[in-house]
Amino acid sequence: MRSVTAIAHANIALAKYWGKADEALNLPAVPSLSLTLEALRTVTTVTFTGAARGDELVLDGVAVTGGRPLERASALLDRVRAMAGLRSGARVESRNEFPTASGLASSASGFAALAVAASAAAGLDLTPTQLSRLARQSSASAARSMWGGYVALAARAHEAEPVAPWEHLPLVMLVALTTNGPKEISSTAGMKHTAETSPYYAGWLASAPRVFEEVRRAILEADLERLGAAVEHSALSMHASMLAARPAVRYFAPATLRVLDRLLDLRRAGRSAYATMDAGPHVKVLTSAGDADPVEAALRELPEVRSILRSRGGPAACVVAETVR
Ligand code: 2P0
Repeated sequence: MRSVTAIAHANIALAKYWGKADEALNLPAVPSLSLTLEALRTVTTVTFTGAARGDELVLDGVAVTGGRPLERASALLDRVRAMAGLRSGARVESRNEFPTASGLASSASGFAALAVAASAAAGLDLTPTQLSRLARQSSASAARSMWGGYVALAARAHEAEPVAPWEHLPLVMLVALTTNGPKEISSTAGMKHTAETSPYYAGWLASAPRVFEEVRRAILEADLERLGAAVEHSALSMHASMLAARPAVRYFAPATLRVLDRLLDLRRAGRSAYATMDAGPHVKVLTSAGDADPVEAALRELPEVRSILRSRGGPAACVVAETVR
């Protein structure tokens, strides 16, 4: 019986993925580019038990006995079993080492860690590219967590690829956890509904590749101001396409807009501070090492900001422990 523990870090998209080119294969409709974050990590242990019965999942210490999380984990394990010629059930124990009630998406680091741990536990020796493909089938953003630093996932791509190490443009990310907004719908459901009902979805598909290219160039040229402007444009364009869905997919809360207002004030005062928002009300702020302290202090003054996590770029997903019994 082989037991493997892997660690993967969450990533925040700077050029956003929203919409699928192929639902069955889970291929993204637009290119995306992210930064893997050191402060947000998932630790996952997989053991193939040898028994023919089903899979067991323990998430943050709580046994998950059914529903979507178990189905999605089992679907990844099924792909690993098929590749390795295994029939055994698996026990999966996964822990998010960031505030779990924070509403931060954990599927990227979760499926990346599961792909690495499960394939190694099954005795497979996969390359990062093969692992990225395996994780992407579960969650497209998880493909990007296979690498550290800046990582791209092209439109219709089966796997992500590294763009540059974090050290190339060592920005600081401040994750501002805000008071909650309307009840959130899953990204998968939200993007499907946007594609089906939003008249602006076509505009999003047409413009996202250009914005992705702007983001990529700004990173390669290590230009934080240009990057910040492109990152905000990507996030707001994505949210605009959702807001035009019927009914609207709205992840913004009043707190989200309060943070955006504060960032405008900070920029007028000469600070580097740019926002990006995902499928929730929280705001991730890009800033420089030099401006991180004053920007964090200004955000902490807002009553709507519950807490702030500060992060630098994080490393690739990897195996950290292996035992054979
Ligand atoms: C991203 N998000 O690029 C975008 C921005 C949320 C907003 O990728 O359906 O969990 O499992 O492929 O990867 C979240 O969606 O979606 C996401 P599926 P996923 O980070």
